[in-house]
Amino acid sequence: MSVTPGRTHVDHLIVGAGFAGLAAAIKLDEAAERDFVVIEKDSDVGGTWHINTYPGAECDVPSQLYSYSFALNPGWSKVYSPQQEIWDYTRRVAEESGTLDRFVFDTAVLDARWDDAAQRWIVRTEGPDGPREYAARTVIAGAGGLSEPRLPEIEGIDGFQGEIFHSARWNHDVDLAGKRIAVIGTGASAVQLVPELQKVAGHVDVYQRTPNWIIPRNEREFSSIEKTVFAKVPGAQRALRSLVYATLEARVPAFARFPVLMKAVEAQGRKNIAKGISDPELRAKVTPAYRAGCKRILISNKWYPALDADNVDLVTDPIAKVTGDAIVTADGVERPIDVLVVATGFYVTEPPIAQHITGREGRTLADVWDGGGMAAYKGTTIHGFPNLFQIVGPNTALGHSSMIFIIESQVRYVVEAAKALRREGLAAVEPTQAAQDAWTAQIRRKMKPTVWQTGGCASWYLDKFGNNTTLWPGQTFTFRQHLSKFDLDKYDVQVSHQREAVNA
Ligand code: N01
Repeated sequence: MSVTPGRTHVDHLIVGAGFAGLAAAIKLDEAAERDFVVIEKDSDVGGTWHINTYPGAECDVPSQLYSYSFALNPGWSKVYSPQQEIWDYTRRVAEESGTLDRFVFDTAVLDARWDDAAQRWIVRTEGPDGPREYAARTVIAGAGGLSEPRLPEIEGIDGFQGEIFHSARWNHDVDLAGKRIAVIGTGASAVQLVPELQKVAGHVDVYQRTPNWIIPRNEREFSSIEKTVFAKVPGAQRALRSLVYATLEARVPAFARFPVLMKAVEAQGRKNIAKGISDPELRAKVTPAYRAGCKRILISNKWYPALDADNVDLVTDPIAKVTGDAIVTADGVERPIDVLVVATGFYVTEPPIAQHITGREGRTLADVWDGGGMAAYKGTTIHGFPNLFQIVGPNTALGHSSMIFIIESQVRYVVEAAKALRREGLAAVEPTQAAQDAWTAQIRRKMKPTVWQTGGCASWYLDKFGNNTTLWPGQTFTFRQHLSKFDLDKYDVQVSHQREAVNA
């Protein structure tokens, strides 16, 4: 292979320093695969938990499950951890891992292109010192499934003269006290931030397109005795973790096979509405008309009381346009505002990063997926894209449990793949088309009876073809089982061109 001057050669290039990238770095390091670099566009580790700093940001997966299995945290303050605590946790884990010397912050990956002659990924980045180029044997993409804010396409929104920002890019310089604020969206982010805005704003208009099922959040702080037990009694925290894990897994049949069981969740949701809202008209507006679970089930004790407050209006008329200082709804009503918060979610089924990854045949991942939707073998590897490993790839996300379990399962698989490459002396692996197609067909089959396909809603889980290409349609331990060993027999392999030449 010819070496281009100015290129940095590494074995593994990891994109993103969130839970996925950090786990990949730590586990590669442990496996003596130490020649890697982690490229992170932001200034620190933590990914979504570093970026999402909106008021009230907390995890809705129980704390005991929301940590790496190899780095339990006895110090969680509450049953559901706040954003800052999770970010602090990732920083601590990163520091203790001894891998931070290979992290490059404030640097964006511009594009990645497979060079078949060199059998390397050529990755261009842009950071504080300008552009840079890497040649990497593998690319491990851990950029996150919910990282690219989706801004709503609403007439006039670009001409809004007040402060406007996305929930995932909170502008802390804006003083919200006494202001007239509009929030577009009523998803997981809005449900957490609106109750905080209600406390300080003069008035809040919440624009709801579709209501969500929202059940109570069984929140409490861990006592100092509990924390001491977690820290000092061997196995105690792990036992609780297992119990939480099993409880969440027990919900899977209702999501995946028997959606009618979700009626129990709907009853909980209705009770939550009745408890939090006194006005029958408002109660009706927030009651969903689809099966619970079809969209992500949210948990909150604060959302309904916030909507019921005197300084909050829930607006359900569709937004017609945004003017310089107001939102106008289809019924012609104009509501003046100072601040506009767009809590409208993320690009999920058409991830922008896919436009910048070019595979073996010169096609981008976006081009390949455009024809039939996102697909990857075991949610991790993609035909036509040798040595590309996607963490939190297609059909790996969860509606019921912790993504960290999935991430760790995938990272194990990737490390096994890296070991196999070395052991077998291979230059590259990519799943066969047949293996990938069979995997995708199996996912589609399993997806058919799920609440996500049958529940009667539109959700960010579904792509433009109506397929759920985001969620894993089963128990998480099944996913782990599938990825427990690297199945080289399902892969097309490349030996190094140098070796080919020697053998010729
Ligand atoms: O985004 P969303 P999110 N005009 O896509 C509405 C994770 N998360 O940031 O439902 C008007 O859920 C849209 O309406 P509709 C979690 O996985 C986790 O809240 O499409 N409205 C919806 O109400 C979550 O699921 C945590 O009809 C428009 C909202 O905007 C995921 O991130 C916390 C619109 C978008 O909701 C995303 O959550 C936060 C338009 N043009 C997030 N476009 C925790 O762990 C969109 N909407 C706690």
